[in-house]
Amino acid sequence: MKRISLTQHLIEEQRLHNTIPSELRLLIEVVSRACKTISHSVSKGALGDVLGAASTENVQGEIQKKLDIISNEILLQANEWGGHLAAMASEEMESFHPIPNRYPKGEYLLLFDPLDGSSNIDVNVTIGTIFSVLKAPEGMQEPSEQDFLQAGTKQVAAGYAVYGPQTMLVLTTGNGVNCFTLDREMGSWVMTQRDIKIPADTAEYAINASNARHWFPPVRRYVDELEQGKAGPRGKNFNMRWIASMVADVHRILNRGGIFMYPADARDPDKPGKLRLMYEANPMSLIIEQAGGAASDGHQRILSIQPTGLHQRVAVFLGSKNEVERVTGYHQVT
Ligand code: AHM
Ligand code: MG
Repeated sequence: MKRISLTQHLIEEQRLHNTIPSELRLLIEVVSRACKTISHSVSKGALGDVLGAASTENVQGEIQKKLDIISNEILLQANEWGGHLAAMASEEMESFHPIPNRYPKGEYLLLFDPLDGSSNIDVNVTIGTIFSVLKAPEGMQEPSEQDFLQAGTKQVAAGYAVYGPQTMLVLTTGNGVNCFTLDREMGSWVMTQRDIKIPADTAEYAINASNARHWFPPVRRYVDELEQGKAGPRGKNFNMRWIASMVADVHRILNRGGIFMYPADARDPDKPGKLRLMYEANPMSLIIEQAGGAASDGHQRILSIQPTGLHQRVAVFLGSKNEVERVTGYHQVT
């Protein structure tokens, strides 16, 4: 495969499909540059004094890790001054972050989970950054939270960086999904996979099985059937993987298929699942759909959900199409 850089890819996409105007290209390049900086911090670990907990909680009442805060700052600072954004929102900030008045404002809104997989930060297991890009509503003057509350189908770009054995960037702008590997010597993102497609069938699933006692009947039925393997109604054996970093689990699924589940359960009726719609489920769902997979909350397509809050949670079933359709179907049976 001829090696092309992220910049070349973005320019060629614009020529072919007219979907990446220069402001959006700048945005994606700035975000991907920030991810390089985050990757650098992550890789320093104890040597950079970046591990461990900070003394603060985020809006969800979770103790923040030092790297959560550092990554959030890196993304905010990188994106403030370029003139491409109207505002940003993050898992680590209760309300959105307007662009300071000293800088020009652009027409895009950026949402991110600066460092996903918090429980893995201190144990040197793969973590990542997830981002979603929306257009600010026509005629918007001062941004408000309402401006962010657009269905996932409105995303103009979505991506994640995964900090694992290699640092990779996976990106969609609505014309398939491509993957870039960070060339650390050159400091550039080089395309290493083009137009990734997820197999429709799989023999691998991902769920935190320690919550099994709280699951609702459709999820229990689905997982029971997988566990029964060859002797059960599915007639084949399934393998299970759970990394506890959504980015890492989704990256595996993108590469070899699978289904990822973080269902709602019986514990807390006010908490439909753990993952956040706007900066976790929506960008991942766009990537998965663009790769030929499916993403559902058990009842509807995640990308069709009309958001009601910046930090709202949602149940997530995503990955290989036939499995996502099957578990969604089990939710329709009364
Ligand atoms: P985070 O954004 O605070 O890191 O939480 C999200 C993460 C996902 O990456 C992962 O799939 C899930 O939480 C793991 O949850 P659990 O600890 O229940 O296994
Ligand atoms: Mg997260």
